Amino acid sequence: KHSRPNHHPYKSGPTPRQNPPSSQGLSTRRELYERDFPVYKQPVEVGCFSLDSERRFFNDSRQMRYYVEPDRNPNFDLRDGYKDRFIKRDDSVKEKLDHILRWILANRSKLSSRGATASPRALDVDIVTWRGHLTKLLTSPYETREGWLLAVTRFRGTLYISEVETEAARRDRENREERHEEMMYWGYKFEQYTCADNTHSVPDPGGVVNTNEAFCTVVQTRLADHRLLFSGEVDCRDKDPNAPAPPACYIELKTSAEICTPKQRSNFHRFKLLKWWAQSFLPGVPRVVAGFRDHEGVVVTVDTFPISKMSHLIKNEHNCWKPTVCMNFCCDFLSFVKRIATEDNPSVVYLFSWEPHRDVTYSVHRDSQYSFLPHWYVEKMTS
Ligand code: 0WD
Ligand code: CA
Repeated sequence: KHSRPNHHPYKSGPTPRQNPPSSQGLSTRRELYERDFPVYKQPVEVGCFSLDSERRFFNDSRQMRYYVEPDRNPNFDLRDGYKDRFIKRDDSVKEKLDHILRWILANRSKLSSRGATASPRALDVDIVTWRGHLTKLLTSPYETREGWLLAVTRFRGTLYISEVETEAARRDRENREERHEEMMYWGYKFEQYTCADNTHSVPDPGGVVNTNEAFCTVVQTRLADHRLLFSGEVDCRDKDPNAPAPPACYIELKTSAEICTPKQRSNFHRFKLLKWWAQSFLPGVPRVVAGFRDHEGVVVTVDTFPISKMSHLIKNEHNCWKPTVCMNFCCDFLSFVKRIATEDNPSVVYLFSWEPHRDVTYSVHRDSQYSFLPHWYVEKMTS
């Protein structure tokens, strides 16, 4: 084939096609997903919510922050405050889809179909999940290290997808080295250096970093015939009042090791840009602002990466990732899930599991430890 696939954001390729389903699993082999880019509609923000310093939910944008462009060579010290001005979210607490479900209950009228008549569905969407779970799906054809477990429940016609921590991920979390623990703080510290609480103020690097706080967007879109509703955490927005409407005004902040050699540049393009692209492309966040830091955690340069240019940046890399492979795999995975997860029952979980170099497989669990739709949600959605 000589025609280049269309990688322009949110434009559709023609004729959806699918891989023939294998008898049990779904393959993640790249070659199977090299076809036209699937329809991916421009994501629309349908709402947002905030989590405060104690992880309490608010159906509003109180935790929104505003980007203040730093100096190109700012010398931010990311280690500052790690010992004495850092409150870390307890990551052993698994919140599953709870915050999204709270948002859905508070905004049902925006989502539900045509009154009480006809349709057995409560929501007008096929899939409800976190953006981060979809990111993992997009990158699976290129992932060689970490597998995943995704729990799926069909309830009133909608599929809810919630991650389950793998044994390997739990071991890694419980055995993190002190150096790694501190490096996880650096990303949040960079946010503090570049974000203000309102449009008239400036960042406060002397304040406390509290990772319980979050601002999340809720977007609706469609991937081929899958109507998606998902939420993702947004770092900040353009503070210009004339900036485009969300999600186009949002900015994703990242830190990354400074690039000193051609080998490091190549690895950055092949691995890091893939993750950055997948995460921000999904909700329609148009740019990533990256702080490149040295080994001592000092940001030496800041650079902006438009999402729309990432797939061009990588074209010189041999055997590099392709957006179309990511999107087609995600699309086929969702079709696979629809075909398997047929029993509409809030206490049934279809557990999809994947390890690199293997096919996606699944198992079925009734009233098990894996059930994740809370009673308060099921009751309110049934009445
Ligand atoms: O299993 C998970 N990943 C769960 C995530 C389970 C339950 C809840 N969450 C939620 C939290 O409520 C959080 O607010 O994750 C939200 C973020 O969701 P997302 O946007 O779908 O996640 P993702 O795209 O993976 O991460 C976005 C940011 C990260 O920033 P970087 O620049 O490192 O990608 O959210 C943060 C992190 O700052 N983050 C998390 N925050 C809380 N809990 C989590 C997490 N499990 N994972 C990433
Ligand atoms: Ca970030």
